[in-house]
Amino acid sequence: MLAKNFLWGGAVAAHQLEGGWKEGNKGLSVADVMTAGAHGVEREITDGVLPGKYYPNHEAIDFYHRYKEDIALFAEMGFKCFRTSIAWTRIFPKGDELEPNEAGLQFYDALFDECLKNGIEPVITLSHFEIPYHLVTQYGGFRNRKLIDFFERFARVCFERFHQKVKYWMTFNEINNQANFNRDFTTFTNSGLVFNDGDNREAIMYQAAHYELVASARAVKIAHEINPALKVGCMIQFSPIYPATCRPEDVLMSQKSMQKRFYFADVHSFGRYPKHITEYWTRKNIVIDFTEQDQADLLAGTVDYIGFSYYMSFVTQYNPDNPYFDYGEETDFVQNDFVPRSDWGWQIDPVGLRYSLNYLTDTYRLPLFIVENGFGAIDEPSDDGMVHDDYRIDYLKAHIEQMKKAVDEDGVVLMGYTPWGCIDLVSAGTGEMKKRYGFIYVDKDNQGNGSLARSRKKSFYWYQQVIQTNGEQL
Ligand code: P53
Repeated sequence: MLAKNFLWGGAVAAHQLEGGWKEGNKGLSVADVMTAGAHGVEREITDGVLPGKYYPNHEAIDFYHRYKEDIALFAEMGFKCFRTSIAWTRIFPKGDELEPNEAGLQFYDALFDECLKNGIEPVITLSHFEIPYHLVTQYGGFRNRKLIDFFERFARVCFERFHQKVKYWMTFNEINNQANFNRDFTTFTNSGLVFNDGDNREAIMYQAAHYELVASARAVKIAHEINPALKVGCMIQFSPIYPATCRPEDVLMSQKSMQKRFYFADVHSFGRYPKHITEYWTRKNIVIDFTEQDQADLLAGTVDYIGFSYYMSFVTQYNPDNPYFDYGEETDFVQNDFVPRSDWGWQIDPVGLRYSLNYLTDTYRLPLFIVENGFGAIDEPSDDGMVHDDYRIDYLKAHIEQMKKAVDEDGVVLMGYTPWGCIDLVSAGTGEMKKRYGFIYVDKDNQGNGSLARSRKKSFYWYQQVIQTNGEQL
């Protein structure tokens, strides 16, 4: 049985739903300079905001003006918590100011008050693909050590202002996406990196991630100093990487890939890098700016829990041309014929969620929080006006079943479950509206047309009942 205070809810991120990209003195973020793509078509990262291009995050679903209506719908579903992020550029429009922007702080005061009034606890990510664009153009993003101080200032302001309203925090969303450093999207959204010819992308990624890990640790320490009751977690994109066969080399390849993809969580929770990473740096001649103070900071700011997203699993296999078993997402992933895939090619693997919960518990011995899980799909309203999204219900039901087994049979300590995109919003990966996750339908299409009206999908009533019965009735 799940605990009585289990945090059922939903998750979103500021840039994917708020819109209001210039309201309240908000500055440009990395999300504001990305156009829309599609499955197999990468979003374009433009040099600033260019005329004639469509930027889906500028308006998103206009939550900035409609949040009261939306929170009322979340309350109707019975949400105990609501995960969103604080857009860094509302608080520090350029990122390097000394004083925060009061209008931005007021927006989040009002938003959190509205949640609390409805019995919903805010769960807040500090940096969810929303780095101020000014920090990219003027400082090179997180390749610059100065970003640690800018983030620290932002984090301190947020904790000081909101610590009585927000107890649960996370520092960097899916910090480990950039393990796939050859994809511009991941390094840009995680770290604000734009590469020049001749750059060693991998080395720069490790450096940026290091600065983020230090910044995260400093934030954790500050949060605890401001209010010892605050719980600050990391946020890892957890997709286990299975071996293609029981061939020992495949099993080793799987293990080595998991190390590369998840070492971030080791640093967050132990305050130290695993040896396999530092050995790897040596072999690759990667020299990291890593001070004694950094090491002290990492140890002083270990996280209270592991927040993670779970959508899918991957499979890898040994390649004889890769004698060091180095992980490469483009080269070494193979198809899993045991599981189906979504329209966007994401493997649907509920048992993998139970595996992940066990893996994370065994490795980190910390409470876990599933802060994203969900099914991006094309929804078509029926003649009765409603979206009958049984496919989404099936996906979530199967994952919740596995989650309950992990708690009941495996003894995993789990704080909560917040399905992704509880209201339809702009896809991070593709910038589309049509890749929908919500319990609530939003009338808007990929081109930006639509009334923005909200309506309840079939899954809305289903999830309401799940929460009402604390997961007993699926
Ligand atoms: P979208 C890739 C793989 C797994 C999770 O993703 C990912 C990504 C990035 O595309 O991102 C997380 O919108 C992220 C959210 C995002 C959500 O998963 O590409 O934390 O911001 O929207 C779903 O379908």
